[in-house]
Amino acid sequence: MIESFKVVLVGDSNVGKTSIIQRYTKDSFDSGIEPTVGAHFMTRIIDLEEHGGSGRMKLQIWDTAGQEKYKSVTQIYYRDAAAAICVYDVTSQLSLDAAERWLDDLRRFSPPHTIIALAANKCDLFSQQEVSLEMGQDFKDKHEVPILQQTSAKENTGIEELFVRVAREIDRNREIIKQGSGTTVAKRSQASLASAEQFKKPDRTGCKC
Ligand SMILES: Nc1nc2c(ncn2[C@@H]2O[C@H](COP(=O)(O)OP(=O)(O)OP(=O)(O)O)[C@@H](O)[C@H]2O)c(=O)[nH]1
Ligand SMILES: [Mg+2]
Repeated sequence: MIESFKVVLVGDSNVGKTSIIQRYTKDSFDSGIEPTVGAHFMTRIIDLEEHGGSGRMKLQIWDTAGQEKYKSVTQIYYRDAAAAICVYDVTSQLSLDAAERWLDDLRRFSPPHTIIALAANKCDLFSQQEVSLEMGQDFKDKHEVPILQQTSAKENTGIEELFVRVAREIDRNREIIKQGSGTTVAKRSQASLASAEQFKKPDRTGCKC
């Protein structure tokens, strides 16, 4: 049986969470997409042997609503998440500012073993860029996030890489994640944060946009 792991996407409205998931699971892009209401998931099986890992896993990828009015509902989906991808939009400094708050929430409401990644989306809109790659890297380092991936859901850039990098981290920590699945923590203790940090090692491959 293929093991299934929950991956949740968070971030402000309009950053492109739904678009990233649609690109990854259906290889499609819709410029007229509506804001998400509530949350739902899509699945995709990934074969990690092709990427230096061990075997297949099913990713259950949860799309959440970025609009403020749904925020308390969104937190429910952090529970038992193997990984969380916090998305910001490179054309919006405000979305990076908001990412700080999304990360705070993730660290408060997700289990200590949850692997956290950042996606810098809309990297096709280079001329409108407000958040440079360096700014993204500084943010990643400051918040000790192990993965930062430049993406464009529109042009299908970095999307596969994002999920492969996340899945490889899940794969490396399969046992810890399985043992801890179902755990809900209202607040991480310093001890659990410290133990979680030991497997949140920075990926040294850098961004690939
Ligand atoms: N140029 C460009 N536009 C994008 C990209 N990704 C998403 N968009 C557009 O950005 C807008 C918002 O995308 P969504 O995927 O709905 O954003 P969301 O984060 O799911 O928003 P909520 O559901 O409200 O939280 C849409 O008009 C998309 O077509 C991208 O990589 N490049
Ligand atoms: Mg959406």
